[in-house]
Amino acid sequence: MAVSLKDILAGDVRAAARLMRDLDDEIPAAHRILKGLYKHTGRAYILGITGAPGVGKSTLVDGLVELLRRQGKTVGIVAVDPTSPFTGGAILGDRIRMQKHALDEDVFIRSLATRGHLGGLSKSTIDIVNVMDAMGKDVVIIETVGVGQDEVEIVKVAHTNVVVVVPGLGDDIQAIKAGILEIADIFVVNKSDREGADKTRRELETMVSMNEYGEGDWVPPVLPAVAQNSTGLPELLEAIDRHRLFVYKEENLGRYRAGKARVELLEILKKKLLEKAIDDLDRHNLLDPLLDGIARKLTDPYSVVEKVVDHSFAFHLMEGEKARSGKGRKK
Ligand SMILES: Nc1nc2c(ncn2[C@@H]2O[C@H](COP(=O)(O)OP(=O)(O)OP(=O)(O)O)[C@@H](O)[C@H]2O)c(=O)[nH]1
Ligand SMILES: [Mg+2]
Repeated sequence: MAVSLKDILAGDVRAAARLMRDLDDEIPAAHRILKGLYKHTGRAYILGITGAPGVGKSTLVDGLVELLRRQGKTVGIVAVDPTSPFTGGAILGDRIRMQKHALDEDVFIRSLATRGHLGGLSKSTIDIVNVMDAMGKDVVIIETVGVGQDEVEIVKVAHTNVVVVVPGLGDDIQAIKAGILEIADIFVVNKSDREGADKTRRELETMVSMNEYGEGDWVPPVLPAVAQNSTGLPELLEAIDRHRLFVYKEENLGRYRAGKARVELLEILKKKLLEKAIDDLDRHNLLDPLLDGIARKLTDPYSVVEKVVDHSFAFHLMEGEKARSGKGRKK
């Protein structure tokens, strides 16, 4: 039986799981449900947890979920796993670590593998966050490694972004500066049971203080934590709550909503345009000849893409192909 919008809005876990599978399989009916549920989104608090592989994001999420559940909050978790050769067991690991919540109907966990999501990882994440939001989850947590530009963009749908680091960053601080600093609302130095935690904390604080803040701006706090035994997690939750009040201020809420709308539009557009282009080329049997042409240096990918993004690309390319192959039949 098809999934109904009503079931999703009622928070039906099985219906939601089914919808997410159907979305993966690109079933048109599932896509229609997404359209219908969008106007019911906007109630969930969206929390991004970003950090390099192995810094303890899942452990931290697990601890936060425990605290949130005690407050009676329902939670959705989207774990965007790197699935790199280095962390190949990550998804399984997440499952095991979060197992204590596995039987809790009010904690909905969905893992997304980076692999096999050509250009669509962000869109899939957005889809799932929106489904969980429409289901009525109070908090939706996005766990991501945030190394690629894709992931850095996606976290802009979150109200609050927590960037997790571990002691002994050294040069990594430079790397953080580049992309992640802009998105960090709160820094957590996890594994603070390890040596060098204070130093890392000071380095981050210095980095933060080098930014210019106006009156009323949010200044990201740097908090220590030992996720493994939940040390520092209540304080983290308090900081998240303070940031929530900041984001929900009238003068800030509009900016957040516009930013989220922008990311949603652009990410969905990216995926759809790519699909459409590939589809059209394929349908006109142009993909293989074009790839062949590029491979043999008869043309270059830049010129091909220029033609493809041209609205009438299919027509132009077809005509060109026909002329070249001397099969210029009239229609
Ligand atoms: N010493 C110490 N180890 C920790 C702490 N928090 C997590 N760990 C350990 O760090 C390892 C990685 O933790 P995860 O929670 O899987 O890290 P992650 O960032 O989710 O990893 P990926 O999802 O693979 O990127 C595990 O062995 C944890 O037990 C901590 O506060 N201190
Ligand atoms: Mg993890």
